[in-house]
Amino acid sequence: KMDLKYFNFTKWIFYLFFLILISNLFKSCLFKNEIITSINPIPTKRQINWQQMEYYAFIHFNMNTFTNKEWGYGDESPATFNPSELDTDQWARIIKEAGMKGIILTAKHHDGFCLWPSTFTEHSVKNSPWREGKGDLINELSLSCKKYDLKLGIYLSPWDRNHYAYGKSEYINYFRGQLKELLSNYGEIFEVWFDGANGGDGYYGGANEIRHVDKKTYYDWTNTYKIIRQLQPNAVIFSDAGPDIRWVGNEKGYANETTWSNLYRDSVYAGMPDFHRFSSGQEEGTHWIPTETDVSIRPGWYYHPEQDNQVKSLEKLIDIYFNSVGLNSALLLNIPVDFRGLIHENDALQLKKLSNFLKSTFSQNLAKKSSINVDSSKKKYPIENVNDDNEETYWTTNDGIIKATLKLSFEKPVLANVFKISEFIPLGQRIKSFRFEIKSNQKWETIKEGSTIGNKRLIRFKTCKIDAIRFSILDSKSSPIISELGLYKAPDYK
Ligand code: FUL
Ligand code: CA
Repeated sequence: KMDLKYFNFTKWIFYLFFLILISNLFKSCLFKNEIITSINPIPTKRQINWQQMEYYAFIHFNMNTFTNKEWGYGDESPATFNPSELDTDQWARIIKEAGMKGIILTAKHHDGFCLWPSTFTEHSVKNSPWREGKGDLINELSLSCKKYDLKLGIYLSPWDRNHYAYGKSEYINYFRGQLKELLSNYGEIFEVWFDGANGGDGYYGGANEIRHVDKKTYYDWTNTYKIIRQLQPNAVIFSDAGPDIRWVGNEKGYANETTWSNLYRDSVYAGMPDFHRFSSGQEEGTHWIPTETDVSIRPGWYYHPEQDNQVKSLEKLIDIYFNSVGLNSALLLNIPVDFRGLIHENDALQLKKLSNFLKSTFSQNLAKKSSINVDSSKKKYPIENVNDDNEETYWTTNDGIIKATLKLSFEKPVLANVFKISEFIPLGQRIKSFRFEIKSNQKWETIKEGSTIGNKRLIRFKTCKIDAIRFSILDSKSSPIISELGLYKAPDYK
């Protein structure tokens, strides 16, 4: 009797095992055509989160605001730092209303003055008259950012024209000590910003001399980055060359027409002289390092009263927006806070105008009124996915197909002047070349022939009545993957 029981039991185990095997085989046959392989390199989670921010503020406010300079020498007296009406809530409110997602503040610029009471130096707010030496600007800003639901980032200049040990190995400990303070005491930091300008003349604790460093090796960046990963694992690190985000290559606000997020990272380093050669990225690059476009709303990074009437026009700001966010980059727009410690009225006004323009442009997606079709779709990735307001869903072609034409037809013609299209970047940047055509008054016209798309491509054109649109993907590294597209009517602004 016992033997028989034992026999039945093993028999059932065997049946069960067999059933699982068969069902797995069946499943893999059935869903084989639904699997998409990513094209390396691909972004990390922190890079994806950062890319979704798109538009955020830089604030240059520090000792230079009071000396009316762009680069301080490092011998400035802390007594000079004395804003009369400093109010970080005012900054955060204006920046939030501008539609921006965060703020990066110059915690320490090249002159070495610290906006927080660092325990490693006397050259900080603690020896200034501001808040009787009890102030901590990083803390105040972090509270305002929380209040207005903005992310906080830190600019910490590697170059320090005040510190006596700059250029010697001892300085690296100082620099890292400050980095640890900033990353430990002020909550979540979304970005750490390292400038490429490094070395030259300075005060250096009274030495008043020229000091050069080997930009590639001096900071031992590998180990400096480890501190950031440990203390703020979600923060992206910016420098000319990454590791997470790279410089766009100019300070004018314009990304490159061709912008690959891919880069051969080991061929570049922060502050390298011929950096501009890499500003388009590299199609076959081995690392994912997208660009960030930094530009100031005024000629200077710092506030200068004589530039009060040189705040960029709405037209210029719109052009910058379309040429940064719309060219697979992010826009880091600098607002120089003035010596009262406030965003100047003129800058606030221009920010508001830009946000009104953007809100009005992107409030209604006219592509919703069209019917869309395409010549190839992979099973489970239908074309409807490009027009469902969901960045996570996407359309793609059948395996091996790298060309496709998306056609949008309108029953009644619509008036529009902006087209938007996005690749699903978590699976890698793929598209190499495209053509965008419009049918208006029964006539087809090519509006744009372009190269890369990436996170977002925005195309502007003269307002016209649209019957149909053809977006042709002419070349791609593999099956193209599109997450969303849109058609909009921007208001007249000239
Ligand atoms: C440059 C710096 O030297 C400027 O002063 C400014 O901070 C700008 C954002 O980066 O390299
Ligand atoms: Ca979608």
